[in-house]
Amino acid sequence: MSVPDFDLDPDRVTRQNSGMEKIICIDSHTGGEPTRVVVAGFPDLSGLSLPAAVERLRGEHDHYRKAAVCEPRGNDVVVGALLLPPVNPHSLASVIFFNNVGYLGMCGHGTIGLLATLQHMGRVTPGTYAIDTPVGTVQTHVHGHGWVEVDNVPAHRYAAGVEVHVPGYGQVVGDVAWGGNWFFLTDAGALPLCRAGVQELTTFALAVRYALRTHHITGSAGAEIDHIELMGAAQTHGNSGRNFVLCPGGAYDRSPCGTGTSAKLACLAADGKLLEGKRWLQESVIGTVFEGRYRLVGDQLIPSIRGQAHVVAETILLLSPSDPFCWGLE
Ligand code: PYC
Repeated sequence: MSVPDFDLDPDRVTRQNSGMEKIICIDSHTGGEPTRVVVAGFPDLSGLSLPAAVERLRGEHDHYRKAAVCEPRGNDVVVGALLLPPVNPHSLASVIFFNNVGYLGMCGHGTIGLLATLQHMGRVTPGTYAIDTPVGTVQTHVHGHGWVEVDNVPAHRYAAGVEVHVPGYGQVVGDVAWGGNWFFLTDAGALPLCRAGVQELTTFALAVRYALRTHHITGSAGAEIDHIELMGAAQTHGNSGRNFVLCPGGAYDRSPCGTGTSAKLACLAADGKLLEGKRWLQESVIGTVFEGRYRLVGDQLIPSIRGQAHVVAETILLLSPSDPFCWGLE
């Protein structure tokens, strides 16, 4: 059976359904974690800075976020990536990341997915490209076959050895760090860092996040710590460590989490446990791996995260006014 050409032309697909809005997406996964790049169909945000564009989306158009990533078209795991024109003159594009509960600062697996998607679309070839995000511009290096390295925004450890009482678990000690999002990093202890342990890991991580909130433990300027990273030993010989990352909405990251690995690199550097330029192979809870390292530029630590994405679908989302769940089920 021959498959018809798919040219992402929404008019061609639904000529008879002119009452419907359409959102054009390309889906990929990076180390198992999905990214849905929105190529067209969101409201016009031109002329706004990226932080202002996020506020406009949040305040006036949040239903587009829900329509694109929440059920019934998506699920709690999907990270959306709204592709926009560049803000800075030397950048290729801008991106705003979002998920089932809101908007992200940066997203490492999502940036790898975005560049693999742009290559799939014929918009990039192997080379170096700057991408603007709401928390800063990142440099990306496209290597081909979905392999992408991201020089992230500067990362830092904000607080070390923070103690918090977590009901049912007792005193938990960890670090607060920025890797493009806010993280609390602590040891997984005896919890099994594998797929079979996901329920237990999630329950613990949710309890930690709740306790941080209750005790007003935050990132800088009172920022909510919305990602919890549980660390343990690597399970494959030659790798450096394994993590479980709870994302803001309660889903866990199937990838080793680019911003989480960046936060980890900042903590390792602060503890003198990883030297500049040395490789850190970070396993996810499902066993996928990102290669991380960092360099120092003045007093800033710039993490680099390398991983591979696979494009899995070209999708036109249809928004029918007669669908009771047209704008998603949060
Ligand atoms: O890779 O940075 C990341 C990320 C954040 C949330 C999910 N993935």
